[in-house]
Amino acid sequence: MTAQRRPNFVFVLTDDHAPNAISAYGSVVNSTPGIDAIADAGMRFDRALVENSLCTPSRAAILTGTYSHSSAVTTLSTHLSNDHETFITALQAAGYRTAMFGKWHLGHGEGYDPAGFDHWEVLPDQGEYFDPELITAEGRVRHEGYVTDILTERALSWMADQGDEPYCVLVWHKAPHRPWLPHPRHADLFTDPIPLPPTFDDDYSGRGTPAHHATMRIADYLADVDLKEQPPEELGYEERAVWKYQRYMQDYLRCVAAVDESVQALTGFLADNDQTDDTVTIYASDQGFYLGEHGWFDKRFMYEESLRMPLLLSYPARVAAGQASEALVSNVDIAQTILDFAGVAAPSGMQGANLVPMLTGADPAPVRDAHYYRFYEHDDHMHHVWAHYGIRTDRYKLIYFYADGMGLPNAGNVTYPPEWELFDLEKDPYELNSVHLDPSYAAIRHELTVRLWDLQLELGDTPHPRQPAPEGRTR
Ligand SMILES: [Ca+2]
Repeated sequence: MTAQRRPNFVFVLTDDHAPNAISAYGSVVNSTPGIDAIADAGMRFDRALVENSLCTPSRAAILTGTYSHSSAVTTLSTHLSNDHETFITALQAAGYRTAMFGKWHLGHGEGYDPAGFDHWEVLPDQGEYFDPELITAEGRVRHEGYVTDILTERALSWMADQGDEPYCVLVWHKAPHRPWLPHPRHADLFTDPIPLPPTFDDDYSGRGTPAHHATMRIADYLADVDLKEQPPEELGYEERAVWKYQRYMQDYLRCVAAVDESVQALTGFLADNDQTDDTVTIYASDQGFYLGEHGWFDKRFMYEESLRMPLLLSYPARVAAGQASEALVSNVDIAQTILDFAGVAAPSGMQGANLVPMLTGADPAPVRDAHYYRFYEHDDHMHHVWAHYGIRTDRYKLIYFYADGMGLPNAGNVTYPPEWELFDLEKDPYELNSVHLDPSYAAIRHELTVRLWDLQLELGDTPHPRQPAPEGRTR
């Protein structure tokens, strides 16, 4: 397998698409043949983790290859300044044709419009599912139809104009983001009962205050705009919870069905134009999502369902088909990986790992022993998740809820006492029982606390002032 030319990049990113709703990841509720085909033709990353489980910061991490503290894009209202180098600006400088279609959510206007793109058409903030307006360099244009279809058609039209020059196109869908409005052609899908996840009735008894404090429980906090109809009045509390879950999942999965059709259309174009072998095709989402696990919807927490993102990549010229990896990889790795495939040097400030040696089999060694996570948007008025940071290793997860908004935009400033959680993922894969106070984990707890401290400093972040330095370390 030898590359004949510089590859194209077709990068589909969706919004809040959990691996559990992709059949390549073992979904028991839906089928995604278009997305699965990317895994069949290349690599499926089973432990791709985000460094901040929120739309805007994750997008910044993907583009810049840096953590939130470096990009300064920490919350939904901190935007990506054009001063930052991204894999797009680097590709464009190296002669690539570049385009962006879809959800940007990184700011608009002078200094914040998408930079490094020859062509861009982006949704204002979250955008609309139907008849969406797209912002372009020339102004705003409203398109009639369904957003997932429109973005696909706009991208295909641009791809068809590129001829033989290498290009990079980002198709960053709005779907399947809340409030989950599907196309009417999918209205009849998923009418059979959808199985409940095993932790649907979680009462958070094995965890600290933050899980109890969050307002993401499907039973209590899904709004009328999410449900679109009222549950039958005769239902009791638990039956209503199941009814709401069903209603939520139906629309969520119907939105995913249109996304999968988009992926099929894009990969179909590549096949029809003999571009498949020389194209790096990527499918990912900006983070995972709770599909009823722990009784929740939404994301934010460092728990597995929102920490994990789907990440699938094919490049037949250089990456063998049918691979799966359990290596700890991150959304900050995507930028350097793309640039290495393009033969373009990564800007020096990028902080991720280059996954190309792992993908090509040149060096299958793990790229990191621990993944660093930090969520800043403390106790916002809709979800009430506390700010926290932590590390995930192959077996363990240590989380420090420092519980302070630090005056950041869009982050609440009510301060609570800090709390720790520690999970043994081998014994407790669903993270139901924190063992932070269990004496038999004292040595592990110390080792992880030191590793977190060191990793945070290695990456240029600062431990929260409330956290005492671990034994053997000083501030
Ligand atoms: Ca998102």
